[in-house]
Amino acid sequence: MPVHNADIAAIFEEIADLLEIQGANPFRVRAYRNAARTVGEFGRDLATMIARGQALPKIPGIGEDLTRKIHEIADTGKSSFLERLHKELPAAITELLHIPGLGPKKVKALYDQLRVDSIEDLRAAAESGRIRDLPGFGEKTEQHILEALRVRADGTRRFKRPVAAQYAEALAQALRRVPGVGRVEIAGSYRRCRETVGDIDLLATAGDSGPVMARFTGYDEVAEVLSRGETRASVVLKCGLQVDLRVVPEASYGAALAYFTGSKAHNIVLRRRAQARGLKLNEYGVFRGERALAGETEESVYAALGLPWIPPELREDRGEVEWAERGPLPELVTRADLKGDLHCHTKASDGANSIREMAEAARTRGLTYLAITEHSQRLRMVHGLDSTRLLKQMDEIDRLNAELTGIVLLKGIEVDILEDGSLDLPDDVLGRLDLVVGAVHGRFDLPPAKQTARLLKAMDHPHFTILAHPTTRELDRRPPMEADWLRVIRHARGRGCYLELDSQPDRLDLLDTWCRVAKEEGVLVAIDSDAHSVHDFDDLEWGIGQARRGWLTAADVLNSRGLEALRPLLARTLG
Ligand code: DGT
Ligand code: CA
Ligand code: CA
Repeated sequence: MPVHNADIAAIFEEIADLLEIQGANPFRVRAYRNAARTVGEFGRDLATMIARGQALPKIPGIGEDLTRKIHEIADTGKSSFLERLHKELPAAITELLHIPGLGPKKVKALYDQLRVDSIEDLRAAAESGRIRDLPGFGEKTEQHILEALRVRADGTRRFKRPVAAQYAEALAQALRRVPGVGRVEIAGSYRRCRETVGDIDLLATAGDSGPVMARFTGYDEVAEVLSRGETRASVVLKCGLQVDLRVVPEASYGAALAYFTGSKAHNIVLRRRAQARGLKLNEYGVFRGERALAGETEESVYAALGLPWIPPELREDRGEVEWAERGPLPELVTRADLKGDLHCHTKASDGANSIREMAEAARTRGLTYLAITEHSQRLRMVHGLDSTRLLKQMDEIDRLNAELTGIVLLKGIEVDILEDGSLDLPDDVLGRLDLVVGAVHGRFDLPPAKQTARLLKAMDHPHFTILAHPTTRELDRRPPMEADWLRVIRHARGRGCYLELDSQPDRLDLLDTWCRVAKEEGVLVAIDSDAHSVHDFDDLEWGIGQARRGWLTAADVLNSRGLEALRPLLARTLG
């Protein structure tokens, strides 16, 4: 793992925090804080210079002692001084520092005055109202602490799917190379394409589990081995992600895969079904008495229960078993079904690439049309377009379309939906676009009735086409806006509008459950990248996962249509 300036800065910052909690000399604390800032903002990578044997330049505020520490961190990734400080204080102090809103001063006050040195103590102190009386705290701070503890309990320890993917896929690949290993599959919530995963569940087949177990627990990203048995082991990777491995014989592969893919609720429905038929279902197979009826493939397991194979994304006990019993399950949308993308940004607003670069990247990824949808004028921070700039961009798109082959650019805008539901650009300009993508970027906190009215009014606009990232939630940052979403979806249907599923891993908005409602209500969903650079088109994969969890088929997706079929759908005849 390469050490970056930011890593060194983080260590200095933590040293400063811990010294401050210990009540060290304020000048000493300040020296570490300043060093953290200086190193963090330093233009060249110090660890790289050290690795190349170059002398470190003279950096103001970094004397001999700090230089030695930088060398140590660059060489080992760690600081023995920080480790010593850790030993001198309760281990949970660092954890407390990671609670949003708790800096060293507050942690010190809590520690000194209330003897708080664990998350449990903190929760107890906040719940019993003892924190508000500390000088500098107050009732609001106490509420914030409780809220942060709630978020922590149900969110922050989960990993976003794309982050987990990097670690899990590499580890699975390493295990596949172990001699004697048959199959290696990532099961659990990861396979069900949940937007976040609590841990990774790996399944492998091997006659002899020894070599694969050894490779797993000895993998160089492993920080800690939690348990190790003959056929199961759990580790924590350096990034904090837990990984469970189960090794099973080939004959049980399908049953084990089904079991460890879950969800727990889906498994329970299956198990009851087996029992009702006088069968036993477990991770080894389907049995009648001692006799195994199925187990080697998932298909055989489902078939033994009188069911077709159910795609992992549907296995949430949301009626999938009953549905499968009655008839075929929906044929879920795939990445290959997407013919175009209806939401992206370029350099003109907050994107990184030119229109041409975006068009060519989209074409490389098999897309046949791409809508350019910059932010509108109100969003000054991201250089939102006013009418003049938008009209100029439309001319540029005409010129590019005359040159480009294999992809067609559509003229659009991601227009801001203002607080009263009106749109951030004049009607006559919006009317000249191929599509108008509307989005909320502020006032997420309106009362639900007002929020709903705002969205309905936006869709009443004759030129409105797609409601972008409808609930505006961002994982770990912002909960979904409160509104009457069923009413919003029905209104979209009535007005001939569409809803977007934004594929950015932090958004994945529309959420799966609302995708399914949109489908049932007959509202098409646009699966868009919201790309801000040429690489972001790859995010469509995450959007597809969410769409599949929402039971969407190609027919339910607006941009599964080719351009000829799409055009009449974009042309609003209502008004
Ligand atoms: P996660 O890790 O929180 O994102 O969610 P999962 O679904 O990956 O859950 P996990 O890792 O606890 O367990 C993996 C699968 O193993 C789970 O989806 C179903 C199965 N499983 C685990 N514990 C039980 C259980 O107590 N009963 C049943 N029926 N299945 C279980
Ligand atoms: Ca899991
Ligand atoms: Ca697990």
